[in-house]
Amino acid sequence: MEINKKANNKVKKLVRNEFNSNIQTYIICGVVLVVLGIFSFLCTLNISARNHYIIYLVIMSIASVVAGLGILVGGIYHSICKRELFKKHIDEISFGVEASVKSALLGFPDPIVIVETDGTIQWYNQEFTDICEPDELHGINIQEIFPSIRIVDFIDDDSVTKPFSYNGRDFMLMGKKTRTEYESAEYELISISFVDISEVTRLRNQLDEKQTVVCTAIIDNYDEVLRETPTSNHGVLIGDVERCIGIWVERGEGFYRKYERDKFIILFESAKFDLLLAEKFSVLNEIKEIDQQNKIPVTLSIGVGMDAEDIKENDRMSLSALEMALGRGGDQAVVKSADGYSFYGAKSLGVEKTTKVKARVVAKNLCNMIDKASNVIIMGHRGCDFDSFGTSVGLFRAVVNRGKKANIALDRNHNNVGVILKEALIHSEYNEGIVSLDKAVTLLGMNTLLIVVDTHRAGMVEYPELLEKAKNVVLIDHHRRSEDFIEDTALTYHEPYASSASEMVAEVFQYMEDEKGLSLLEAEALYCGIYLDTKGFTFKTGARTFEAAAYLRKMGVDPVRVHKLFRNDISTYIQKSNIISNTKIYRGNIAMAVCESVSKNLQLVVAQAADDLLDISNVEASFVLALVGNKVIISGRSLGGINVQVVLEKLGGGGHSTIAGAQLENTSISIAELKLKNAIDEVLFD
Ligand SMILES: [Mn+2]
Repeated sequence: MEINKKANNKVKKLVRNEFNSNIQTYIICGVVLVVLGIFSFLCTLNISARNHYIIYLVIMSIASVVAGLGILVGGIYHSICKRELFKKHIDEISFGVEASVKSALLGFPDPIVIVETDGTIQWYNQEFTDICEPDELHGINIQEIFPSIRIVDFIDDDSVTKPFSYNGRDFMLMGKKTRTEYESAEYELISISFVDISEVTRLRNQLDEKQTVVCTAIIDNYDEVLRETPTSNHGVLIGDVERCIGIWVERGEGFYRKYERDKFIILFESAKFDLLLAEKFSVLNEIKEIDQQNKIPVTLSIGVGMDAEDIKENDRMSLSALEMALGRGGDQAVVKSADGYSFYGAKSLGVEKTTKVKARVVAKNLCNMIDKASNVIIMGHRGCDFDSFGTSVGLFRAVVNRGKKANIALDRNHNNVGVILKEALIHSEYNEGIVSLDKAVTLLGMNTLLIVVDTHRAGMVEYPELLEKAKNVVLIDHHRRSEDFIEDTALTYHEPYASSASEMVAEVFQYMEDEKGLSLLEAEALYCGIYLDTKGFTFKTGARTFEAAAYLRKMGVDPVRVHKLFRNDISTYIQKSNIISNTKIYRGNIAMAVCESVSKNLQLVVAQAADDLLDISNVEASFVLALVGNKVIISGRSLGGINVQVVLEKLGGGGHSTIAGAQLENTSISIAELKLKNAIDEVLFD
């Protein structure tokens, strides 16, 4: 209303100015005529020559005065009359507009409230009382009625929309701030209209609930299980697997189709699938309980794609989730949605694949790529260990044997392979071949092949800059898949079932049709890699591990000499014993030890201490925490029953189900210990 009045006044002022200038014109014209008339009359009196023309002059003078007076009086009168008429007309129009705005506001179908900038209610319409208690609301603060409305939100901007829910209804709040004058003071008022969008929200939710969730499931170990099951039971075993999946799918009111012999495509409606998410893929455990005299349990991996724009995208996401599940060792479900990946299950160990087809295919491809490349650079992970080093020198030999120039990108000053590296550097080809970042960058050309080994995380490699610059990348790794997997590789050989990267390379090497073979140093380095990652052929050791070791033994590796490489000096041994002496047992079968002294090879001591804690009877898993600067490093080990990877992933770490680690920045050891205990409780006892 105020604005309207203001506009009216403005129009009136304009009209007034217009009419005033009209009156001024009339006055000037009138006065000029009167003065001219009087002047000419006076002139006639003084004219001496009196003739009969003088009479005309007198008549004209009088006429001029009369006309001047007429214009003066008539013009002003006419203008004033017209002005009043116009004013009346404008008043009539503005009254009409004001009345119709008023009635429109009063009859507005949505609730409207006008408040002051502190939230005090000034005015509201009938509909507004429908959404709150119909009491007298004038002068009450709107934030008392609706605590979730923040009036500040509407002050900062002139025009604001905000979602708002009350009493089961959904609204879109449209706030508009206006300034107004009253008795020459300025006021700010905010009008808020409540547009009811409950129906839109309901329809949108309905649409979301009906979205299709795409699952792709695969039996991890179809061949292995059937081989370990009496032939007469094959039929019932497969029947049981399908029934198990069928019952699970039925619980989510979805449907499935089997394709190939061990794969399933399953579709659900989003709302129903939430129930299955809530029970955390119990089908993973149900399927493992199938007993048709199979010596190893059937395990299932499921990849789920949901929340995408369309079903095609969901399908694509389901396949990449499945790849992630398999990359982490299978026997788990991975859900990929707009929020990223989430993981379910995976409490058992991965099962070794007995087929070597993949190793043979990889060997062939790798040979082709080496032959096509101008030169090859091999790079392991930061803080190079025996596995990373063994893999690097093994591949170094393979490349050199094919007549190509090879280099290993490695920091000679920061690694954990001191003794064996010193031996390698005695040979001139390694002394020249092992290069630091500066040199490696100059060697990197358009056709250079970069082989990344023993890690698949871009942030973990020895020199991330080198990886960024490289055009052709091959990836060889055995770690369970984590999220920052190096993408866009020309070839990826990722085998989470393998004990070590050294085992994988020893295998690939045998398929490379290499007559020159490995030198003793390289065979020993590869053997050391396997020895390290399996803790002396104990953990994660499959039949293929021994086959690779047998090949290396044939090359002349002396196991006693290797064992000697793994012995500790006296100070390390004492430090390790100190850590172990602090051990406490948590929840009956988890050994936890804390180390607060700082030493130069602390990381190594911590890892070894965690290994040794598994030698205590009844202990299933061990964790050692150590303070380094302002961060706490945690090393986790397991015999297989407890998945330490899943525990330490909760703290931002990663690794394998039996060997994992984590680093907590800016924290104390006691807080880290508390967080670790929470993570253990969450994973094992929920
Ligand atoms: Mn390794």
